[in-house]
Amino acid sequence: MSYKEKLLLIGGGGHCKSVIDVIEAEGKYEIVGIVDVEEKLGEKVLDYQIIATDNELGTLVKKYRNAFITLGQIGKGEKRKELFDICKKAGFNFPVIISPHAYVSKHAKIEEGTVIMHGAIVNASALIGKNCIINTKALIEHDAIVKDHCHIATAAIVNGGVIVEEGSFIGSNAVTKQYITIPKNSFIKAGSLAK
Ligand code: JB2
Repeated sequence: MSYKEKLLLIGGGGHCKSVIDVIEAEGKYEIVGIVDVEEKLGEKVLDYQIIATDNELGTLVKKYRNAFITLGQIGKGEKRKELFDICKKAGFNFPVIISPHAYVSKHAKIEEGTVIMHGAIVNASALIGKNCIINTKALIEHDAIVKDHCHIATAAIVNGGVIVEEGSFIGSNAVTKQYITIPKNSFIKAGSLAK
């Protein structure tokens, strides 16, 4: 049996379920539990228990080295950024999680705490920053840059050379014209064309 590193998940809602599926499919990490709010202690998300609150992160880091933000983001990524910064300060390491059903070019770069979900494509010379969600079936084309704490939602298209500045949300099925810049903390509506 191969050894798996232990991984703690932060946020146990709907997005957490989708990320668990990716983590299980990838098979590199053993999920040891979920950190959520006090009222949810003891509840389960799929097969995994909510074991602690954010107050216990300082203790948990001594036991489990790796954490991953599984709270989602519709609109601004402030909460995800806040939790990422808290965990970073506590000393957690953040892996990159890539679905075996995604395609990531060997010429692309993905930074810590980012998840590339099932069916997503990240093409050559693309750069994805920290703590991003590249959601199911999203397309990040060549030379695109997605900065930290962004969520590219399901089936959204970030075309070639686009820069998505920090904390932005690109809604499901939205398309961004090539080589434009999406400003910091933008909200691009589902199904829209950004040009
Ligand atoms: O401060 C917090 C905190 N605040 C809320 N710390 C921690 N550790 N957890 C927190 N939470 C928990 O995040 C909530 O108690 C809840 O369990 C979870 C958020 O779950 P929810 O299902 O409301 O949203 P989500 O963020 O998982 O998913 C949204 O974003 C996804 C990308 C949904 O709208 C999904 O439909 C979407 N796919």
